[in-house]
Amino acid sequence: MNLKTFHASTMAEALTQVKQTIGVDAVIYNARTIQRRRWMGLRRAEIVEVTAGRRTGRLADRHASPMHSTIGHTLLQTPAAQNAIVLSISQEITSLKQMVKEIVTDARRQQHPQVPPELFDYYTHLIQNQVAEEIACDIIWSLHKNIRPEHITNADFVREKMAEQIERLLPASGPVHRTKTTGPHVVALIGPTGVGKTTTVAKLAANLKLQEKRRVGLITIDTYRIAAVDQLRKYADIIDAPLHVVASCEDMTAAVNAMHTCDYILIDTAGRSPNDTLKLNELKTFMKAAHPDEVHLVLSSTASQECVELAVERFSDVRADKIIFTKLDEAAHLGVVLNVVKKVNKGLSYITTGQDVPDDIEDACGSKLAQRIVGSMAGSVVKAS
Ligand SMILES: Nc1nc2c(ncn2[C@@H]2O[C@H](COP(=O)(O)OP(=O)(O)O)[C@@H](O)[C@H]2O)c(=O)[nH]1
Ligand SMILES: [Mg+2]
Repeated sequence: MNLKTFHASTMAEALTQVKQTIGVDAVIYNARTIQRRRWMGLRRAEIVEVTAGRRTGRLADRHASPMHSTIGHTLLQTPAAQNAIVLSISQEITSLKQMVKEIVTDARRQQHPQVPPELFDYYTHLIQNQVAEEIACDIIWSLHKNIRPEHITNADFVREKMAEQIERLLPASGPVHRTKTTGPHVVALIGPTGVGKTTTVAKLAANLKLQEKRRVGLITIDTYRIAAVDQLRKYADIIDAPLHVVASCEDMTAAVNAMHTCDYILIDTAGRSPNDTLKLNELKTFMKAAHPDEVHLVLSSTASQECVELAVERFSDVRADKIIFTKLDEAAHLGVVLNVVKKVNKGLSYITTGQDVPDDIEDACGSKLAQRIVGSMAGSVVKAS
Protein backbone atom coordinates (compact mmCIF):
# COMPACT_ATOMS: atom_id res chain seq x y z
CA MET A 1 0.00 0.00 0.00
CA ASN A 2 1.21 3.48 -0.89
CA LEU A 3 0.99 5.77 2.13
CA LYS A 4 0.96 9.50 1.69
CA THR A 5 1.32 12.24 4.26
CA PHE A 6 -0.75 15.40 4.07
CA HIS A 7 -0.23 18.64 5.97
CA ALA A 8 -2.83 21.35 6.44
CA SER A 9 -3.79 23.97 8.96
CA THR A 10 -7.10 22.30 9.82
CA MET A 11 -8.37 18.73 9.79
CA ALA A 12 -11.08 19.66 7.29
CA GLU A 13 -8.45 20.92 4.82
CA ALA A 14 -6.33 17.80 5.32
CA LEU A 15 -9.32 15.52 4.62
CA THR A 16 -10.14 17.48 1.47
CA GLN A 17 -6.56 16.94 0.26
CA VAL A 18 -6.86 13.21 1.04
CA LYS A 19 -10.11 13.00 -0.87
CA GLN A 20 -8.74 14.88 -3.87
CA THR A 21 -5.46 12.95 -4.06
CA ILE A 22 -6.47 9.38 -3.16
CA GLY A 23 -10.16 9.40 -3.97
CA VAL A 24 -12.95 7.14 -2.76
CA ASP A 25 -10.81 4.36 -1.32
CA ALA A 26 -8.82 6.58 0.98
CA VAL A 27 -8.16 5.05 4.39
CA ILE A 28 -6.67 7.14 7.16
CA TYR A 29 -3.89 5.42 9.09
CA ASN A 30 -2.79 8.18 11.35
CA ALA A 31 -3.70 11.73 12.25
CA ARG A 32 -1.98 14.10 14.67
CA THR A 33 -1.17 17.72 15.25
CA ILE A 34 2.42 18.85 15.09
CA GLN A 35 4.32 22.09 15.76
CA ARG A 36 6.00 23.72 12.79
CA ARG A 37 8.47 26.55 13.00
CA ARG A 38 7.77 29.46 10.69
CA TRP A 39 9.32 32.84 10.04
CA MET A 40 12.90 31.61 10.08
CA GLY A 41 12.22 29.49 13.11
CA LEU A 42 10.91 32.36 15.21
CA ARG A 43 7.22 31.46 15.29
CA ARG A 44 5.52 28.19 15.98
CA ALA A 45 2.34 27.07 14.26
CA GLU A 46 0.23 24.02 14.97
CA ILE A 47 -0.65 22.02 11.86
CA VAL A 48 -2.48 18.79 11.17
CA GLU A 49 -0.67 15.79 9.71
CA VAL A 50 -2.72 12.99 8.16
CA THR A 51 -1.29 9.75 6.81
CA ALA A 52 -3.57 7.97 4.35
CA GLY A 53 -3.44 5.22 1.74
CA ARG A 54 -5.70 3.59 -0.85
CA ARG A 55 -7.80 0.55 0.04
CA THR A 56 -7.14 -2.15 -2.53
CA GLY A 57 -8.98 -5.31 -3.87
CA ARG A 58 -12.65 -6.15 -3.89
CA LEU A 59 -13.49 -3.72 -1.18
CA ALA A 60 -12.15 -0.94 -3.32
CA ASP A 61 -14.27 -2.03 -6.31
CA ARG A 62 -17.35 -2.15 -4.18
CA HIS A 63 -16.68 1.37 -3.02
CA ALA A 64 -15.86 2.76 -6.46
CA SER A 65 -19.37 3.21 -7.84
CA PRO A 66 -21.39 5.28 -5.32
CA MET A 67 -18.40 7.55 -5.08
CA HIS A 68 -19.81 10.52 -3.23
CA SER A 69 -21.75 8.66 -0.61
CA THR A 70 -18.98 6.24 0.32
CA ILE A 71 -16.01 8.56 0.65
CA GLY A 72 -17.11 9.79 4.10
CA HIS A 73 -18.00 6.23 5.11
CA THR A 74 -14.60 4.79 4.10
CA LEU A 75 -12.72 7.55 5.79
CA LEU A 76 -14.70 7.02 8.97
CA GLN A 77 -14.06 3.28 9.17
CA THR A 78 -10.67 3.02 10.86
CA PRO A 79 -9.87 3.90 14.50
CA ALA A 80 -7.29 6.39 13.24
CA ALA A 81 -10.03 8.11 11.26
CA GLN A 82 -12.23 8.24 14.36
CA ASN A 83 -9.36 9.86 16.24
CA ALA A 84 -8.93 12.30 13.40
CA ILE A 85 -12.56 13.32 13.64
CA VAL A 86 -12.44 13.75 17.43
CA LEU A 87 -9.26 15.79 17.00
CA SER A 88 -10.89 17.87 14.35
CA ILE A 89 -13.94 18.59 16.53
CA SER A 90 -11.80 19.47 19.52
CA GLN A 91 -9.73 21.83 17.34
CA GLU A 92 -12.89 23.48 16.11
CA ILE A 93 -14.14 23.89 19.68
CA THR A 94 -10.84 25.40 20.78
CA SER A 95 -10.88 27.88 17.94
CA LEU A 96 -14.55 28.69 18.62
CA LYS A 97 -13.75 29.30 22.29
CA GLN A 98 -10.92 31.60 21.31
CA MET A 99 -13.20 33.40 18.88
CA VAL A 100 -15.91 33.89 21.54
CA LYS A 101 -13.30 35.17 23.98
CA GLU A 102 -12.04 37.66 21.42
CA ILE A 103 -15.57 38.79 20.60
CA VAL A 104 -16.38 39.33 24.29
CA THR A 105 -13.12 41.20 24.89
CA ASP A 106 -13.66 43.29 21.76
CA ALA A 107 -17.20 44.13 22.84
CA ARG A 108 -15.94 45.14 26.28
CA ARG A 109 -13.20 47.22 24.73
CA GLN A 110 -15.72 48.96 22.51
CA GLN A 111 -17.87 49.67 25.54
CA HIS A 112 -14.85 51.12 27.29
CA PRO A 113 -12.87 52.93 24.61
CA GLN A 114 -11.56 55.10 27.43
CA VAL A 115 -9.44 52.20 28.78
CA PRO A 116 -5.99 51.88 27.19
CA PRO A 117 -6.08 48.48 25.42
CA GLU A 118 -2.67 47.38 26.69
CA LEU A 119 -3.96 47.67 30.28
CA PHE A 120 -7.40 46.23 29.61
CA ASP A 121 -6.73 42.98 31.51
CA TYR A 122 -5.88 44.98 34.63
CA TYR A 123 -9.07 47.00 34.22
CA THR A 124 -11.08 43.77 33.90
CA HIS A 125 -9.56 42.41 37.09
CA LEU A 126 -10.41 45.56 39.04
CA ILE A 127 -14.00 45.24 37.81
CA GLN A 128 -14.04 41.57 38.82
CA ASN A 129 -12.92 42.71 42.28
CA GLN A 130 -16.05 44.90 42.37
CA VAL A 131 -14.16 48.15 41.95
CA ALA A 132 -16.57 50.76 40.53
CA GLU A 133 -16.05 51.45 36.81
CA GLU A 134 -15.10 55.09 37.12
CA ILE A 135 -12.61 54.32 39.91
CA ALA A 136 -11.12 51.42 37.92
CA CYS A 137 -10.78 53.77 34.95
CA ASP A 138 -9.05 56.43 37.04
CA ILE A 139 -6.63 53.86 38.44
CA ILE A 140 -5.80 52.53 34.98
CA TRP A 141 -5.21 56.00 33.56
CA SER A 142 -2.93 57.10 36.39
CA LEU A 143 -1.16 53.78 35.91
CA HIS A 144 -0.84 54.47 32.20
CA LYS A 145 0.70 57.87 32.91
CA ASN A 146 3.15 56.40 35.40
CA ILE A 147 4.46 53.46 33.43
CA ARG A 148 6.85 53.62 30.53
CA PRO A 149 5.59 51.59 27.51
CA GLU A 150 8.51 49.17 27.73
CA HIS A 151 7.46 48.19 31.28
CA ILE A 152 3.84 47.36 30.45
CA THR A 153 4.66 43.74 29.66
CA ASN A 154 6.21 43.27 33.11
CA ALA A 155 3.15 42.09 35.07
CA ASP A 156 4.83 42.24 38.52
CA PHE A 157 5.93 45.80 37.91
CA VAL A 158 2.48 46.86 36.64
CA ARG A 159 0.78 45.26 39.68
CA GLU A 160 3.19 47.04 42.01
CA LYS A 161 2.44 50.39 40.36
CA MET A 162 -1.27 49.66 40.45
CA ALA A 163 -1.06 48.93 44.20
CA GLU A 164 0.51 52.38 44.62
CA GLN A 165 -2.39 54.01 42.76
CA ILE A 166 -4.94 52.10 44.87
CA GLU A 167 -3.15 52.98 48.09
CA ARG A 168 -3.57 56.67 47.30
CA LEU A 169 -7.34 56.10 47.35
CA LEU A 170 -7.31 54.40 50.75
CA PRO A 171 -6.23 57.01 53.29
CA ALA A 172 -5.87 55.70 56.83
CA SER A 173 -7.00 57.92 59.69
CA GLY A 174 -4.88 56.18 62.29
CA PRO A 175 -6.23 54.45 65.42
CA VAL A 176 -8.22 56.18 68.18
CA HIS A 177 -5.94 58.58 69.90
CA ARG A 178 -6.50 60.75 72.92
CA THR A 179 -4.96 64.21 72.46
CA LYS A 180 -6.64 66.07 75.31
CA THR A 181 -4.95 66.20 78.69
CA THR A 182 -8.08 66.14 80.83
CA GLY A 183 -11.35 64.30 80.48
CA PRO A 184 -12.15 61.13 78.58
CA HIS A 185 -11.70 60.74 74.84
CA VAL A 186 -15.17 59.62 73.73
CA VAL A 187 -15.46 57.26 70.76
CA ALA A 188 -18.79 56.04 69.34
CA LEU A 189 -19.38 53.24 66.87
CA ILE A 190 -22.48 53.44 64.71
CA GLY A 191 -23.72 51.38 61.77
CA PRO A 192 -26.25 48.82 60.56
CA THR A 193 -27.27 45.76 62.60
CA GLY A 194 -24.95 42.77 62.61
CA VAL A 195 -21.89 44.43 61.06
CA GLY A 196 -19.82 43.79 64.20
CA LYS A 197 -20.08 46.99 66.26
CA THR A 198 -20.28 45.31 69.67
CA THR A 199 -17.48 42.88 68.82
CA THR A 200 -15.32 45.77 67.60
CA VAL A 201 -16.03 47.86 70.73
CA ALA A 202 -14.93 44.85 72.79
CA LYS A 203 -11.73 44.44 70.75
CA LEU A 204 -10.87 48.15 71.04
CA ALA A 205 -11.65 48.25 74.77
CA ALA A 206 -9.60 45.14 75.48
CA ASN A 207 -6.59 46.43 73.53
CA LEU A 208 -6.70 49.92 75.08
CA LYS A 209 -7.06 48.44 78.55
CA LEU A 210 -4.76 45.45 78.40
CA GLN A 211 -2.07 46.57 75.97
CA GLU A 212 -2.00 50.34 76.37
CA LYS A 213 -2.93 50.17 80.09
CA ARG A 214 -5.58 52.89 79.68
CA ARG A 215 -8.63 53.42 81.85
CA VAL A 216 -11.57 52.46 79.68
CA GLY A 217 -15.30 52.92 80.27
CA LEU A 218 -18.09 51.43 78.16
CA ILE A 219 -21.56 52.71 77.33
CA THR A 220 -24.23 50.87 75.40
CA ILE A 221 -27.45 52.30 74.08
CA ASP A 222 -28.43 48.97 72.60
CA THR A 223 -31.26 48.47 75.06
CA TYR A 224 -33.62 46.93 72.52
CA ARG A 225 -32.25 43.46 73.05
CA ILE A 226 -31.25 42.05 76.44
CA ALA A 227 -28.83 39.73 74.69
CA ALA A 228 -27.03 42.73 73.20
CA VAL A 229 -26.39 44.25 76.65
CA ASP A 230 -25.30 40.87 78.00
CA GLN A 231 -22.88 40.48 75.08
CA LEU A 232 -21.03 43.69 75.99
CA ARG A 233 -21.34 43.08 79.75
CA LYS A 234 -19.49 39.81 79.32
CA TYR A 235 -16.53 41.60 77.71
CA ALA A 236 -16.69 44.49 80.24
CA ASP A 237 -16.44 41.95 83.08
CA ILE A 238 -13.50 40.15 81.47
CA ILE A 239 -11.44 43.33 81.10
CA ASP A 240 -12.83 44.79 84.32
CA ALA A 241 -14.21 47.99 82.76
CA PRO A 242 -17.30 49.88 83.97
CA LEU A 243 -20.37 49.55 81.71
CA HIS A 244 -23.32 51.93 81.65
CA VAL A 245 -26.54 51.03 79.90
CA VAL A 246 -28.32 54.18 78.79
CA ALA A 247 -31.90 54.54 77.61
CA SER A 248 -32.26 58.32 77.31
CA CYS A 249 -30.23 61.43 76.48
CA GLU A 250 -30.15 62.35 80.18
CA ASP A 251 -28.77 58.89 80.99
CA MET A 252 -26.11 59.42 78.33
CA THR A 253 -24.90 62.72 79.80
CA ALA A 254 -24.92 61.19 83.28
CA ALA A 255 -22.98 58.10 82.12
CA VAL A 256 -20.27 60.18 80.42
CA ASN A 257 -19.95 62.36 83.53
CA ALA A 258 -19.80 59.31 85.79
CA MET A 259 -16.77 58.01 83.89
CA HIS A 260 -14.89 61.33 83.74
CA THR A 261 -11.75 59.72 85.17
CA CYS A 262 -11.44 57.31 82.25
CA ASP A 263 -8.98 57.95 79.43
CA TYR A 264 -11.37 56.53 76.88
CA ILE A 265 -15.12 55.99 76.78
CA LEU A 266 -16.32 53.66 74.04
CA ILE A 267 -19.99 53.86 73.04
CA ASP A 268 -21.71 50.87 71.45
CA THR A 269 -24.95 51.62 69.69
CA ALA A 270 -27.91 49.55 68.56
CA GLY A 271 -27.84 48.56 64.93
CA ARG A 272 -30.24 50.72 63.00
CA SER A 273 -31.76 49.89 59.70
CA PRO A 274 -30.67 52.64 57.33
CA ASN A 275 -34.36 52.82 56.34
CA ASP A 276 -35.57 53.56 59.88
CA THR A 277 -35.54 57.36 59.94
CA LEU A 278 -37.14 57.53 63.40
CA LYS A 279 -34.42 55.43 65.02
CA LEU A 280 -31.70 57.24 63.08
CA ASN A 281 -33.01 60.55 64.48
CA GLU A 282 -32.99 59.04 67.95
CA LEU A 283 -29.38 57.97 67.42
CA LYS A 284 -28.56 61.52 66.38
CA THR A 285 -29.90 62.91 69.67
CA PHE A 286 -27.94 60.31 71.63
CA MET A 287 -24.80 61.33 69.77
CA LYS A 288 -25.42 65.00 70.50
CA ALA A 289 -25.78 64.20 74.19
CA ALA A 290 -22.57 62.14 74.24
CA HIS A 291 -20.41 64.77 72.46
CA PRO A 292 -18.09 62.11 71.05
CA ASP A 293 -14.61 63.11 69.93
CA GLU A 294 -14.78 60.51 67.17
CA VAL A 295 -17.66 58.70 65.50
CA HIS A 296 -16.67 55.62 63.51
CA LEU A 297 -19.10 54.27 60.95
CA VAL A 298 -18.87 50.48 61.00
CA LEU A 299 -19.52 48.72 57.69
CA SER A 300 -19.24 45.12 56.66
CA SER A 301 -16.96 44.29 53.74
CA THR A 302 -19.23 41.33 52.97
CA ALA A 303 -22.25 43.55 52.26
CA SER A 304 -23.30 44.51 48.76
CA GLN A 305 -22.29 47.84 47.25
CA GLU A 306 -25.94 49.03 47.44
CA CYS A 307 -26.29 48.13 51.14
CA VAL A 308 -23.04 49.83 52.04
CA GLU A 309 -23.87 52.93 50.00
CA LEU A 310 -27.29 53.24 51.62
CA ALA A 311 -25.75 52.84 55.08
CA VAL A 312 -23.14 55.49 54.30
CA GLU A 313 -25.79 57.90 53.06
CA ARG A 314 -28.09 57.51 56.05
CA PHE A 315 -25.49 57.23 58.82
CA SER A 316 -23.41 60.13 57.51
CA ASP A 317 -26.43 62.22 58.36
CA VAL A 318 -26.02 61.12 61.99
CA ARG A 319 -22.26 61.73 61.87
CA ALA A 320 -19.32 59.73 60.57
CA ASP A 321 -15.73 60.87 60.98
CA LYS A 322 -13.96 57.61 60.18
CA ILE A 323 -14.77 54.25 58.68
CA ILE A 324 -14.23 50.77 60.10
CA PHE A 325 -14.57 47.84 57.74
CA THR A 326 -15.36 44.51 59.39
CA LYS A 327 -15.28 40.87 58.27
CA LEU A 328 -12.42 41.17 55.80
CA ASP A 329 -11.78 37.51 56.54
CA GLU A 330 -15.07 36.68 54.85
CA ALA A 331 -14.99 39.18 51.99
CA ALA A 332 -14.62 37.72 48.52
CA HIS A 333 -13.67 41.09 47.03
CA LEU A 334 -12.42 44.33 48.51
CA GLY A 335 -13.65 46.62 45.74
CA VAL A 336 -16.51 47.81 47.96
CA VAL A 337 -14.02 49.05 50.56
CA LEU A 338 -12.21 51.07 47.91
CA ASN A 339 -15.41 52.47 46.39
CA VAL A 340 -16.83 53.57 49.72
CA VAL A 341 -13.68 55.12 51.13
CA LYS A 342 -13.20 57.05 47.88
CA LYS A 343 -16.84 58.16 47.84
CA VAL A 344 -17.19 59.33 51.44
CA ASN A 345 -13.71 60.75 51.48
CA LYS A 346 -13.12 59.72 55.10
CA GLY A 347 -10.15 57.90 56.49
CA LEU A 348 -10.21 54.23 57.39
CA SER A 349 -9.47 53.68 61.05
CA TYR A 350 -9.59 49.89 61.49
CA ILE A 351 -10.29 46.70 59.68
CA THR A 352 -11.43 43.57 61.47
CA THR A 353 -10.53 40.11 60.34
CA GLY A 354 -12.42 37.61 62.48
CA GLN A 355 -14.60 36.96 65.50
CA ASP A 356 -11.83 36.64 68.07
CA VAL A 357 -11.74 39.33 70.76
CA PRO A 358 -9.31 41.08 71.08
CA ASP A 359 -7.01 39.77 68.34
CA ASP A 360 -8.89 40.12 65.08
CA ILE A 361 -8.51 43.85 64.56
CA GLU A 362 -5.82 45.89 62.79
CA ASP A 363 -5.11 49.57 62.30
CA ALA A 364 -6.15 50.23 58.72
CA CYS A 365 -3.20 50.41 56.35
CA GLY A 366 -3.74 51.59 52.77
CA SER A 367 -0.76 49.76 51.31
CA LYS A 368 -1.76 46.44 52.88
CA LEU A 369 -5.30 46.75 51.58
CA ALA A 370 -4.04 47.76 48.15
CA GLN A 371 -1.74 44.73 48.10
CA ARG A 372 -4.74 42.55 48.98
CA ILE A 373 -6.77 43.95 46.11
CA VAL A 374 -3.90 43.59 43.68
CA GLY A 375 -2.67 40.34 45.23
CA SER A 376 -5.93 38.63 44.32
CA MET A 377 -4.95 39.32 40.73
CA ALA A 378 -1.53 37.74 41.00
CA GLY A 379 -1.30 34.87 38.61
CA SER A 380 -4.50 35.81 36.85
CA VAL A 381 -2.96 38.72 34.98
CA VAL A 382 0.15 37.07 33.70
CA LYS A 383 0.65 39.29 30.73
CA ALA A 384 -0.59 42.59 29.50
CA SER A 385 -2.56 42.09 26.34
N1 LIG B 1 -16.02 36.69 60.34
C1 LIG B 1 -16.14 37.78 61.11
N2 LIG B 1 -17.19 37.90 61.92
C2 LIG B 1 -17.27 39.00 62.70
C3 LIG B 1 -16.30 40.03 62.64
N3 LIG B 1 -16.69 40.99 63.52
C4 LIG B 1 -17.85 40.56 64.07
N4 LIG B 1 -18.20 39.39 63.58
C5 LIG B 1 -19.39 38.57 63.90
O1 LIG B 1 -20.55 39.22 63.38
C6 LIG B 1 -21.66 38.92 64.21
C7 LIG B 1 -22.34 40.23 64.62
O2 LIG B 1 -21.46 40.94 65.44
P1 LIG B 1 -21.95 42.03 66.50
O3 LIG B 1 -20.74 42.62 67.13
O4 LIG B 1 -22.97 41.47 67.41
O5 LIG B 1 -22.66 43.05 65.48
P2 LIG B 1 -23.49 44.36 65.82
O6 LIG B 1 -24.94 44.02 65.64
O7 LIG B 1 -23.07 45.38 64.80
O8 LIG B 1 -23.15 44.78 67.21
C8 LIG B 1 -21.13 38.13 65.39
O9 LIG B 1 -21.35 36.76 65.14
C9 LIG B 1 -19.64 38.45 65.38
O10 LIG B 1 -18.87 37.40 65.95
C10 LIG B 1 -15.19 39.86 61.76
O11 LIG B 1 -14.29 40.69 61.63
N5 LIG B 1 -15.16 38.71 61.02
MG1 LIG C 1 -24.36 45.06 68.87
